[in-house]
Amino acid sequence: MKVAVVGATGLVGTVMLKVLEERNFPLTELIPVASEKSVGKEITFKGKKFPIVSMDTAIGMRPDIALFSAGGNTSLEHAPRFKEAGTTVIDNSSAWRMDPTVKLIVPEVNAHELSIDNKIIANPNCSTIQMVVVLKPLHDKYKIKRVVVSTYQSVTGTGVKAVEQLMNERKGIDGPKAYPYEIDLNVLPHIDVFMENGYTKEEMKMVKETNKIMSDDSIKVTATTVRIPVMGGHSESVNIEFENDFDLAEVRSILEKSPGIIVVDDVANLKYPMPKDAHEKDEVFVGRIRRDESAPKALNLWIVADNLRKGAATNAVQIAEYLIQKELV
Ligand code: 2RA
Repeated sequence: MKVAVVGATGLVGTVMLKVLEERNFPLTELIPVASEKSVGKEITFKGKKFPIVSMDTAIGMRPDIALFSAGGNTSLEHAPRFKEAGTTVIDNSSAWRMDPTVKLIVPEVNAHELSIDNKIIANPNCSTIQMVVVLKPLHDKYKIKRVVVSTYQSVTGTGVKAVEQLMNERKGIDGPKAYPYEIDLNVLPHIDVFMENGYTKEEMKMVKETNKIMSDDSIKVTATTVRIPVMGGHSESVNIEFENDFDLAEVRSILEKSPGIIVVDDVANLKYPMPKDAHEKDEVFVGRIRRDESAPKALNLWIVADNLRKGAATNAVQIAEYLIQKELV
């Protein structure tokens, strides 16, 4: 399997390479792709050095799969070119997610939708991925009416510049700014741009992507997405209202048995999910499982995951693994 990683030197691209290595992905040739300024440099993968090549060179090498994490514009321009060359593209940008002809995939939820005809596949937004992994088994059992989610998102979701801003502020030194305000000792209720309806683009991604991935527009979703000064991953406070009532022990049992989920819920011993524990893990961690006592058939959860791994790189690699397993590529 010839695999290209487009954006190989970026934050997510670097994690994609790490995940491919850790999961011993069955690749026969690796094609790292980055901007012209990086062409010629080398990356090390499984102890071997691979030269970074240009987009055109990579397309000419006709990879079987191209994992993209290089921004929406790059993906809009070049994903179709890889497709033309016979490559299956799995794109981490938002460029294709709401395109009705493109599948938006979280393997634990809707990998079954994939077919050999899908040559551009969209990886959902990180904050959406970790939420729908948990919503899916509960929706199947109790049918979800409404979801209210507040997120607490790591600066790694913004990128290297944001991590540098946080670290510089912590050291009391000036430097490049990724945010309009200080992020250390602060929180910003503002991720991406504000829309006409007063929501941010990040919040509307969670709303729209959830309905598409779950294939159910009847699920009402509202979101408030917040940036906080942490590194290890995104946390989410999720309130779910169901059509049908539930038993709390059964909810816990369902989650414990569901793929990709680890339940960490023992408050008597102060056990609950935290970004520090989720960092560099591939699972979605769920805790603080409790009935919402203010409303019938409603549940509160706390969901944490590493946004660079399950929220981006690992989910993309898992899609690629599924394609190979089902001989769809
Ligand atoms: C963020 N989910 O956290 C967005 C994009 N990675 O900034």
